[in-house]
Amino acid sequence: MSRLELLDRIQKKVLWLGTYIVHHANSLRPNPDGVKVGGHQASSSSIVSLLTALYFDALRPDDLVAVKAHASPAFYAIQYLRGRLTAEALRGLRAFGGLQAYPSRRKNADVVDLSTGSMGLGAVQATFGALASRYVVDHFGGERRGRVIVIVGDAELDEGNVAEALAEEIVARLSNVLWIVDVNRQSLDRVVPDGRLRQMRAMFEAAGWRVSELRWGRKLQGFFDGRGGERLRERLQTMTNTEYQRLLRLPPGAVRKALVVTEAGGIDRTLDRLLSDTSDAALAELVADVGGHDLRLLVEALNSVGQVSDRPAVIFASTIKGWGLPLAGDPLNHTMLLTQGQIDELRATLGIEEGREWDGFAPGSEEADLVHRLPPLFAPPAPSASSVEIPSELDESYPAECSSQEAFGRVLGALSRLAAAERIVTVSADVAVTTHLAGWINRKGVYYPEARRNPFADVPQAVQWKESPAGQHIELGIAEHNLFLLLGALGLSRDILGEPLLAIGTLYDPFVTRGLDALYHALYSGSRFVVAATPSGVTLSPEGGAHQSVITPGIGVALPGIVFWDPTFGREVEWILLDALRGLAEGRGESAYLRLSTRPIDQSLALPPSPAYREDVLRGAYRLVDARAEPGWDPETNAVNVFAAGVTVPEAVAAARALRERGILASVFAVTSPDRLYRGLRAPRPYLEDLVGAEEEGVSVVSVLDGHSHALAFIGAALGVPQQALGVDDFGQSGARGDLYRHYGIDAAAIAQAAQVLVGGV
Ligand SMILES: Cc1ncc(C[n+]2csc(CCOP(=O)(O)OP(=O)(O)O)c2C)c(N)n1
Ligand SMILES: [Mg+2]
Repeated sequence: MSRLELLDRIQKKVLWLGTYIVHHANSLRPNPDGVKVGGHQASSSSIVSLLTALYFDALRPDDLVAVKAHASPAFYAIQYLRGRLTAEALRGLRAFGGLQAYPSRRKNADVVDLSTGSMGLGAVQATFGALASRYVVDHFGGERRGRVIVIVGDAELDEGNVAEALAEEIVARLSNVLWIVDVNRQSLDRVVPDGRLRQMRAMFEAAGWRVSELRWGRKLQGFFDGRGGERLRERLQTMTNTEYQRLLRLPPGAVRKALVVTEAGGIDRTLDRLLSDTSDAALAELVADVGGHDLRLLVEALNSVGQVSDRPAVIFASTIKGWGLPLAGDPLNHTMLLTQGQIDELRATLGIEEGREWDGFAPGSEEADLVHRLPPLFAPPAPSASSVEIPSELDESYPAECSSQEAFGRVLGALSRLAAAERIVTVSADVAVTTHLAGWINRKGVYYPEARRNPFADVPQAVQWKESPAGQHIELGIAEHNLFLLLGALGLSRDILGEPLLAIGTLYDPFVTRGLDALYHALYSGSRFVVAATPSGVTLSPEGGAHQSVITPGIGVALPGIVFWDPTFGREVEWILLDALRGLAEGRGESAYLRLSTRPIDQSLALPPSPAYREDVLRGAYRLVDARAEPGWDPETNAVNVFAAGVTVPEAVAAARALRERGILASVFAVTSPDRLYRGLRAPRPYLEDLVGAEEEGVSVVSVLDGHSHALAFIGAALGVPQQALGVDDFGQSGARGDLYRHYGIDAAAIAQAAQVLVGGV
């Protein structure tokens, strides 16, 4: 049997299993809820040929693949046929603890190289993965890595973050990237608008990619090349997407008429004559002969692209959604499932014996033999032995008045003098200097795959923009999706490439929401990184309105996979950042989100550095002002506990002073991480209970932060005491800091007032 005949037999098996897995999950497996389980038979079949060509011919051991999310059943079928999943695993599609609906590295890391799901995000993070691997080779040597192959749906390209990534200059330098677009002309509930393919091609071309297309199969191309065949090509290529989809749905006998009847109702005689020798059945088959199901074309294309190239490549492969299934081409087939009758028919057509539905390739068969001879699929190397030593503190001092943002810059500056700094890579979306990375960049340079001349080299500049493959900062354009997806890719370097990278991204805190779903995807994909979001809150006073981040503390607390920090003092920033970096280096723990500020903070308010202080900072809170020892302190009459985060800590300290004058004795707790404190409530003995002494039972709580009040509103309930939760629960606005703190009720006076209300002495 020829290789192509063999691949054809294999793709039929993939089509069968991919379809049957979904059928089993929906109709055969016990279903206690009676709710449709789902799974995408049409989207899977659309790339059955492509996946077959890839996984049974073109893939090399160091190629990484991001598979179109809705084709996961076909992908799992292939993993089974390649011996990487059991039939039992296939029967667990979408079941608890089983194979995920969409390829998930976090949940099914044995078979999934790169997570996909939310349209556009997985594809772009995978593409930035190629940048990460280039970066690793440029910094730590070793072989050029394999290709990153990204399969996307045609409608997936509607997601704006794809365009944002294509626009990024550095992406056009990634020669080891291959995208394959599954052009089935269908989206979810709609047919892709005409002209979209042309726009998309133009977009990739404009971005500097090598663009090719597999539009028609060889059979149809042969027909076009025959005498007069051009006429049919013209007819097929000028028809609308809906008209073509309709053609696929017509019974064979009606296809000819649909082709030759003109818009005016006449007959295109030339075309009619051209088709006269072709039977109805052959004609129906002919018009459906698209390039994305032609195995030879696919194999040739996949093997030729990405060999020797200086830029990324994209193949637009025309396919049929529902290929080989009775729902082929139906514009509503995205969520359709085959009936039992249709499954029985498909089984017969594909030559699957009843009772042998889950069989793989028979031992000794040519298929099994082929699989045996194929090179292995990608397996991540063990993390490199070179250990990265991150100290737990630095020999750094902070000015008497220092903002947490400035402290961040200083910590990086101090780190840059250590050997471990070689593993650090910083990323910013056009705000590197304004987020205090200038010192770091001056010392470490900017990364670009080729060295570029610094046009300002002979002109005095506060920041030296030296671009070279040795640089350690990557500056992106203003697209926070790109920022988080690149961080996501860099932060997977240890797990995927075996080389730890300590990735730190900076952006303005108000724009965390701008990239939030990318951040969510990056975290879900299993990546670990640090985000320094600065400045933040209404403390960013003159900037006003939507330039002030109000809801980010709530987001920080809610996001899984990342610890949210809101530190006050320079030393705290240092300890938190170092601890986070150590976690990244060791491949443990979670990502870190440091919400920082430009408000100068009097560092003399801080406790003297000590191991206990550091430990408490990392646990999420500590007692800064202890009122318990003050004469006359009485939990029942005059005591109050103030919990303050970040920039509001000095306000709380001032409030405590003012309250003392009025006979109210306030302890102040600085909350370095509302997130840690909140999550700690689930511990057998919550840290909060250690923090607040038994003698303080019943003492009311005032909480305050420069952000929505609910981020600390749990404390009173957790302690079983009344609470006044202060914070910013509205949009920001312009003004001086004092005006805004007063207006939103987060200044010392508001804290004191809240305390007084609780103690009962209004
Ligand atoms: C961000 C996001 N929005 C919406 C969806 C819901 N959705 C799932 S598939 C789909 C259409 C996908 O069309 P296409 O990319 O062409 O894939 P295919 O036709 O191969 O199924 C949509 C809108 C999603 N998964 N992600
Ligand atoms: Mg589509």
